[in-house]
Amino acid sequence: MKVAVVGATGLVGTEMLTVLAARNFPVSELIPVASERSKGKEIDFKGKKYKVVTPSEAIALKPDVALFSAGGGTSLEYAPLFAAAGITVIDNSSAWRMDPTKKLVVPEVNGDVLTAEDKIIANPNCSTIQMVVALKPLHDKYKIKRVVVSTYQSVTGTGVKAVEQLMNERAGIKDGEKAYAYEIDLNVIPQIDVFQENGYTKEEMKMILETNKIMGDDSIKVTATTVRIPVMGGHSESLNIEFERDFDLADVREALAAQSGVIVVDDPANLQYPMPKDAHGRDEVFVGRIRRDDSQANTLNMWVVADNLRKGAATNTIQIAETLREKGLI
Ligand code: A2P
Ligand code: 11C
Repeated sequence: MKVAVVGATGLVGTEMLTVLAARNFPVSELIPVASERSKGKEIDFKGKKYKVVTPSEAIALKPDVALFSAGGGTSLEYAPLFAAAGITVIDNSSAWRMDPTKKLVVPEVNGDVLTAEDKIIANPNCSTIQMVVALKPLHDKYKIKRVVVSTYQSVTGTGVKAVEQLMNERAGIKDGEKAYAYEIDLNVIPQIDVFQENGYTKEEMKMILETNKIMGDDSIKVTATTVRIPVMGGHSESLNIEFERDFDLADVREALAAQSGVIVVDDPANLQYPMPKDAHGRDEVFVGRIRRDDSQANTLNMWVVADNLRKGAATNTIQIAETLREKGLI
């Protein structure tokens, strides 16, 4: 397959190249795409060098599929042009996610919704992806009424500038890059993305709205508090889930362990629980601290960790491409 990666010089784009190689996606030709600034720059992929081209040049090269992670503006402008040229786009930005004519896909949860009509497919927000993978088997078994989620998110979710800010602060460099309004090292910032009129941030609203769309069930109530912490390697989430039906904890663990893409790490006696350091570079979603919330009937607490650049972005995008291939749609 001829594969274009739009945003190939960025954090997620670079991870996409790693995941394409690691999962042995059949790439016959790679087309790395970035802005005019990076045109001509060489990108290594599986021992070969490829020259970066602009989005317009990439369309002329007619890839079979284009994986976009170059920001919402680039997606809004170019995804329709790629699609009009017959190129299937899988887009990691938030540009198309809530468009009712576009599918929002996490293959383990709703891969079955994909059809030949889908030419622009949206990849969800990272913190939403890891949550729905863990919620899916429990919703099927016990029907979720309400989820209260609090997140502890890696600086890699913001991009290269934020990683530099954290590292500079740690090295005592005061006048370096600033991705946040405040210091992030030795701090916690209870704001991810911009505030909305209702007092929630855009990241919090993504977790609410995207969850309903992916799960195909608007009856699931979700409320979220999203927080940036001075960590790299992955996002962590504390989930409090109220079900319609009661559950047995052993059955919950079994259902999670049987879910494709989930690894249960839950052995408090041996201090075993998921942590971003261990999730870094992994494609799976890790679940632990599974316990009953005794303050309310039919309610469960658990802790969910995943590498936000992998399952939260690059891996999920490539899994969508793999699903399209399996269905013969690309
Ligand atoms: P470039 O490196 O040329 O700026 P990150 O999210 O890590 O900051 O990366 C953003 C990615 O999106 C980069 O690869 C960047 O390329 C790319 N990008 C930004 N603007 C455009 C554009 N107008 N057209 C194509 N790619 C773009
Ligand atoms: C973060 N979740 O951690 C964001 C990054 O909508 O794809 C991903 C933004 C998005 O800051």
